Amino acid sequence: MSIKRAPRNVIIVYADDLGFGDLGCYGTHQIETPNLDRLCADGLRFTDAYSTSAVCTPARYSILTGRYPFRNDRAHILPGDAQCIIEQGVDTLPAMFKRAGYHTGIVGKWHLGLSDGNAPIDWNQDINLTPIDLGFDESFIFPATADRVPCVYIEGRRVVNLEPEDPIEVTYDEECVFDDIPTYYKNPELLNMRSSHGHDMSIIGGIGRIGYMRGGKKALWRDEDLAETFLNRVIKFIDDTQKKEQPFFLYYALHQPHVPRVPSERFRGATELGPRGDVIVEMDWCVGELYKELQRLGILEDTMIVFSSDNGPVLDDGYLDGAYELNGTHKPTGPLRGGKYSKFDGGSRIPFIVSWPGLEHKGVTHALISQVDLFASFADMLGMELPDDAAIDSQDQYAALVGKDPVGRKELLVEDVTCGKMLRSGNWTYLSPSEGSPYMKQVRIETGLSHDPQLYNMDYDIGQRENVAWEYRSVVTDMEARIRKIMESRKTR
Ligand code: NG6
Ligand code: CA
Repeated sequence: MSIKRAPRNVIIVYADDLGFGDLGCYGTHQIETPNLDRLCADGLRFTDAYSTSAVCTPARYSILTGRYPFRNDRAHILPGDAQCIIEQGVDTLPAMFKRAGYHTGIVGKWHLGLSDGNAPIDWNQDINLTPIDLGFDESFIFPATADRVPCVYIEGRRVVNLEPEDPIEVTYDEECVFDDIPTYYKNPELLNMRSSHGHDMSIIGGIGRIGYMRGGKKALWRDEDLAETFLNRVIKFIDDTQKKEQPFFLYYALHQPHVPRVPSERFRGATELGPRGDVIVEMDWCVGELYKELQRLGILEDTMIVFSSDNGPVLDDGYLDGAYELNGTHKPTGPLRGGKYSKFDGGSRIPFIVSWPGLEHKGVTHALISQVDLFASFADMLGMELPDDAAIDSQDQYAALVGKDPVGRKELLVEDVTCGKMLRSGNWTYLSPSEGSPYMKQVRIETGLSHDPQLYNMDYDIGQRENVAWEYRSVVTDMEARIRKIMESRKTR
């Protein structure tokens, strides 16, 4: 067991669809993010950190299980009524913290499915599998995404504010429309925000959603209140835990800047970029409030904050909210190519900040790190031994996390939305050949999908413009073999 100077508390703040170029400390001048910039100034800013996927569910699966998404056939973008995809018996990051004596909590977006799947979810009863069965002592979440029904909070096993006389029903079946609920095509007069593609089923709060929902009127969230509701829960969790004098682990999964982007009234018009810019400013404010609370309680010195995003950015992800038109010269992916969904770096190379006043090394680090590594790294920090079958893809990169090791991983694997593979190894990125269109027209993003192998040297070609696969055939062969090797290391469970 290694004993090292470590923070007492750990908070992972996980943004949704925030790009490599979306923060002041990552180079934008168009959106002011003073609170995240201060986190950076107090900590380490990673330039070469990746999530494991260019979309949400698989990335979240990895952060919480320490496993690559290819190990789980169900790790794809989930509907709001999906069963939980974290396999029974698989160790989780919060469970590991819990074994180490921590009080553990989740607040915010879940999107890993709920219930054991033996029967469809009855939203009016206790849900039999939720984050509290997976290592979280406390859980206050919404089930999937802000654009998917049901648009309700769940605390522990229960929908919050549900009235028994107004039960909730949910379906994602196109055929099975409840005929008495407002829907996109039937009731366009109720819409505050039009969709550009999809999001044409139930209308809730003036917004077309994915999926149909009936009932639960009092339990519905107000989109404008999401940020503050989650923030208040975060503060409550921390305050309550302080009273118990227990160290805590908190997973604060922000809903911004994912669609639909509805800032609270006070952030409306905060930027000239429209709602997308405004919700990033709102998100930054949330982080600032969290920071202030830690300061007020006198525990900032004892608390490590890891801030990151689940996948890269997208401007038009299905709503006509002006994000594309008002974007101006802002570059959500910074210098990177592609974006959300993509096999190019814009899909999975994300902001990653480790902030803790106790860090010996601060500033910028180019260490290569994957979010899947948080599990083994924190286990090491806590001196916890992991069972052999736990967190099998997670590497102990604690030294890189705290800035002592400037190199980090040798290689890491990433998936695009089609589960095609990208291997980053040293300065190379290798995009394995795969089926599919090179361009997703609706979201206007280059996917990086191609029948040809692609190899880019990130040293001088961070924008992945010059495919050198034909010049470096042996590197391609080697990297393809490495991908196979990683995937063949599949373990049971
Ligand atoms: C897509 C949605 C998109 C977003 C995404 C999931 C449509 C047309 N598009 O299918 O709006 O919800 O799924 O995003 O429905 S993620 O960040 O949770 O992966
Ligand atoms: Ca996401």
